[in-house]
Amino acid sequence: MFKSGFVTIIGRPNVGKSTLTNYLLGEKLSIVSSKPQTTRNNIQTVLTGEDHQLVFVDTPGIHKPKHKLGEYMVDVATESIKNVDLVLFLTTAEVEVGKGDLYILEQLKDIDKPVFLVVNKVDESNPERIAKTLENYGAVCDFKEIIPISAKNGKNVDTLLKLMIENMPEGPMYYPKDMIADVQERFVVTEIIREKALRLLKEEVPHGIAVEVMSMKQTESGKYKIDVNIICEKKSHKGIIIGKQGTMLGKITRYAQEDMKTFLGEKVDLNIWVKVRKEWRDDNNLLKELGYKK
Ligand SMILES: Nc1nc2c(ncn2[C@@H]2O[C@H](COP(=O)(O)OP(=O)(O)OP(=O)(O)O)[C@@H](O)[C@H]2O)c(=O)[nH]1
Ligand SMILES: [Mg+2]
Repeated sequence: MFKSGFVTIIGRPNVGKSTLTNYLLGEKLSIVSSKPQTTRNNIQTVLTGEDHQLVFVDTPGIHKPKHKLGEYMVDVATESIKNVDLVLFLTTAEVEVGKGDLYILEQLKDIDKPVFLVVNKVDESNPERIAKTLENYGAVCDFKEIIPISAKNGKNVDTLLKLMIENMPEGPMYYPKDMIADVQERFVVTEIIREKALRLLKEEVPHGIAVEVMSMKQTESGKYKIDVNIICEKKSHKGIIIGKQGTMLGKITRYAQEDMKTFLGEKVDLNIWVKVRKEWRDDNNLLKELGYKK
């Protein structure tokens, strides 16, 4: 019997949803960073085996939105619950059930599909703490399974995978066998640049940026020529992104170029321009242009 279905991974920002997605896939497709609110769209990845196909939906962290971009992020995450066969509610070993978690669990109350409690980052915790967390969360909601894992080192992820397959309905192959994600090359290009910006720049700056691919061409030799704009909210941010004599932008470009080469399998000539557009995170038209609106 072939089993298949959709699994959404939801939780607060920064709990490790994208790390788990990447681990399950064995590839780096979702961007991961130590800063909350990294993921902005639902990203689908596909895992196909002999007798199963699971489609994972990596969602933006659910949080209290402060601007329209944030509203969009929370919308796509909550929407994702509706169209799946299984929900993974991801949290970390924190003992107390926080307000953010309760808010998400509230949305899960009335759905008629299995919900797993997945407690991540157990490599950072001790057994008593983990046991207490499982108990406290288990009391709040009726979870079908409760699984402690580490998405970073893979601990217990095989058990999680086994339980997910067990809970899938009989179903078709939704995507071709060799397909691993539904995202376009252009999208991955923008996400690679956002990841470098998140890693290299201070807190407030990268949260206010968007990346727009202006052109992406391949020359006859196979080399890619990619032109992108980084859009930021303030003139002062532009200065920070470019850096002294262009050093920061140079770094972002070099690191991004390397990752793009791995992803595209060809050399990449990347050019980045930095543009200021005030309050783009609240500008409906611009959000649409940048792919953050339905
Ligand atoms: N120690 C430890 N760190 C982890 C683990 N999983 C994720 N992390 C770290 O936690 C941080 C956040 O991980 P992400 O995967 O970006 O979290 P996310 O839930 O996708 O975050 P948003 O997209 O912002 O909602 C990163 O620094 C990860 O390296 C884990 O199992 N153990
Ligand atoms: Mg993420």
